[in-house]
Amino acid sequence: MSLPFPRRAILHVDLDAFYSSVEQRDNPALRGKPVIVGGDPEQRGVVATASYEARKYGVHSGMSSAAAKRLCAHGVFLRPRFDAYRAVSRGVMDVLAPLSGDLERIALDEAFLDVSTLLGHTLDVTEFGLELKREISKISGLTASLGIGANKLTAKIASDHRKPDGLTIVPDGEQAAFIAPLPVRKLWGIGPVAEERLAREGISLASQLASAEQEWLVQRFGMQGLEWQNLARGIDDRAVGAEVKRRQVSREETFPQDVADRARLHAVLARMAEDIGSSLDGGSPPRTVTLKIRYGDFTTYTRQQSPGGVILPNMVGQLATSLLDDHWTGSPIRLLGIAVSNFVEKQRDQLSLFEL
Ligand code: DCP
Ligand code: CA
Ligand code: CA
Repeated sequence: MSLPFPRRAILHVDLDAFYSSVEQRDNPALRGKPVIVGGDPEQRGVVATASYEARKYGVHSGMSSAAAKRLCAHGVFLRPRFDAYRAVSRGVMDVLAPLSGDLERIALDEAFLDVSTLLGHTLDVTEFGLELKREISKISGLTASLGIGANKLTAKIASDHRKPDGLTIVPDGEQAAFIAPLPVRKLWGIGPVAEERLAREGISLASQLASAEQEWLVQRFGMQGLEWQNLARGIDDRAVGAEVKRRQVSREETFPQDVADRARLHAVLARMAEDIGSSLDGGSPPRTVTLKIRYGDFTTYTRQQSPGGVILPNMVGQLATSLLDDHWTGSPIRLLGIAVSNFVEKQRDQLSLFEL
């Protein structure tokens, strides 16, 4: 029998329904019930997360709390308790840290570890994974989903594969086959805008992207097309711990015909914001949102907003929409764009800003 990870082994840990699981842990009366943590349904609040019981009703992160209330009227709606979540996070990270010199904490409930040395000699990777899940549950009282693979992309997709309380191991060499049947949207790095562009060319599955002709991909999507193809083939060399310093993340769209319909502009902003939000997921958060408007006569304006704390992925759309509503003259728009910038640099800095 050969070692499952002869070269590199990456572990991705993701706690299940994080905020609501902490609430259910601390209040046994909430166990088995639909729990929705987020903003006030009466105050235009947004859902941060929902317990799996609430998800059955279609409630999910990022939707308005009012909509969640309509879907699940008997749900228990709670405001977040960031102190409690931070304490749980610290406990779990303390379990993970000794396992490897390379730990990359990408959210309160999520981390990558390079476990190459540890698993380089281990045949029974399953036993290792189960033992780690037991340790995490002992310290935190929560279930975690684990993914182990030959690179970060594979580990991340694997941890999501059998949620909640999952353990998915993708031996080295099997990453391409594991990824092939998935929709392209599951590839970490392909957001809704990229998904839509690919769909217009008839590509919806990773397998189609993996086997697409390279010349054609470059013609249609530029060099980005080749990067996407690498992901679809399960190729990913990103190192654990390597925080890429980003100056800004942006999306913009030029319309085939100028648009003066507010609802349509809002919809476009929502889609771009979701795309930006998903590409931010896990990285350090920005503090500034910029809206770009180019009118039919090519005059171009940018307007910024820095609300004073970190901007969570699900806030980008609301901020961009309010900028549009405040500054749009009503004239037909040729191009609309959103950028986020002013990223929080240090992890400590980031944590203190969670104290909203
Ligand atoms: N969160 C948030 N707003 C979002 C997404 C998440 O405030 N749009 C917060 C609440 C979540 C936590 O971050 O509990 C972790 O996010 P995940 O995406 O990992 O979701 P969960 O842990 O809630 O659920 P899952 O079991 O799918 O991992
Ligand atoms: Ca989670
Ligand atoms: Ca997470």
